[in-house]
Amino acid sequence: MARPLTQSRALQLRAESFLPGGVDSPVRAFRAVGGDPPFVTRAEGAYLYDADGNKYLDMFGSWGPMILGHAFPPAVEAIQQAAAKSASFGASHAGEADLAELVMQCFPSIERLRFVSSGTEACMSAIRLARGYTGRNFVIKFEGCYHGHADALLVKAGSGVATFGIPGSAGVPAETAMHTLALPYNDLDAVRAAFALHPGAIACIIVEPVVGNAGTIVPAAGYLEGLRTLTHEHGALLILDEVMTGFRLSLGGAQGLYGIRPDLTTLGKIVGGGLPCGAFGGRAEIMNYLAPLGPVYQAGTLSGNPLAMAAGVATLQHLIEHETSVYPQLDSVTASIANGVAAIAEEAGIPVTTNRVGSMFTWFFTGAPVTNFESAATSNTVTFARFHRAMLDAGVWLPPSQYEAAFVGTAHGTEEVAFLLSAAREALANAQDSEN
Ligand code: KE4
Repeated sequence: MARPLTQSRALQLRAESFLPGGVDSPVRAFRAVGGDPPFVTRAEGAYLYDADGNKYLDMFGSWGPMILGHAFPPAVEAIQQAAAKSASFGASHAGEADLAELVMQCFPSIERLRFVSSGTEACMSAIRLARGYTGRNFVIKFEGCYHGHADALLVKAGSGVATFGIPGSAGVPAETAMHTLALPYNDLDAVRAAFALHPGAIACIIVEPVVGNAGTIVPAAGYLEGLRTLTHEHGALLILDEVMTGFRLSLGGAQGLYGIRPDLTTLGKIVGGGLPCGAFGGRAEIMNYLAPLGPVYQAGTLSGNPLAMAAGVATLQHLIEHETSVYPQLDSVTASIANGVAAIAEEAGIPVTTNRVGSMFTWFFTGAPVTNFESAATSNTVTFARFHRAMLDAGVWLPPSQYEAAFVGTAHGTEEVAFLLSAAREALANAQDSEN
């Protein structure tokens, strides 16, 4: 049982006098699950350590980047060596091509790429590039998919399927939102309807090939192929947002797993080994529309940052060198965790639907299959919150929202599986008791 979060509480109160909600990103505030978030002091391997001396098994891995565990020694050394030569040059350096070469080795669809400092920047830039290249303004995204917080992507479905989007956040002008069509995921008819309603006007489709931001949702058979066919037919670009799935589901991300060749790909998280880094890339003919070669402007002070490049190179080199062992191991350990808890929930009479691809997964507290955001929303978020808090108290830190994916890294082994299943057995027994 975790020690009381006395120090974390004091740190939360201090943080709130500087940062809205005490956080630099909303999900960290634990509003979806309640209670105070522990304040982390350090992390190593599969574990986080908080200000009150508690140790937690980390099941969200900084939201994806830490696939090789925290403080992965080759990455730490690479960052330390790079830092000694200055944290930033603002000028070209060989490290950019070093990382780009490894990314392109993993993603054959990427013929040219550009580094940025976040997944948001990668997706925002890819959208602008698609609009500049096609000369079209409309964008298709899908309910439940998140592509960062650029205005054009903080949009939710309008009154009817395929009609104009409406702002998904305060501060997003209706004029901006109207050019984004938010459609249901796993529904090709909705995409056909959108192209029929806006002939010659849709620049691109951007999609999480495996959704992680509604919890994990798997593409239906033929869905991604259908998006590829429809974008080809209508002269629109297909952008696969692999910020979460890139290097996670396979070395070549979801496109490597499902055999889809997009026009553009966005990357983040793992590509920077945990440092601020994103990237977008694809067909050279499209990428060469970017300044200084072409008319689409895009820039960034810290783009290609030498420390992020060094951390990314250390991370990708390890994944490439150990590909044949890493991905089967991640799949096996994650299956043991995901399926083990699902079986315990079933024994406890608690309806849980488990969606998993490789080392990303979600336990939805619903008895319904989860194939899109609407079905994900049938989950009992109260039971999830109770489960989350019980697991945290037992030393297992799950992502603090029903609508987030959990991640396993190479530092998770049989000991971590046993520890987590033991904690889940107790947590679900209690969750069930309090429901009766
Ligand atoms: P960032 O700007 O947060 O680096 O990336 C945005 C982004 C883009 N595309 C996908 C598929 C993503 O998952 C993300 C960011 N993921 C969230 C987790 N669901 C980041 C966590 C947070 O917002 O604090």
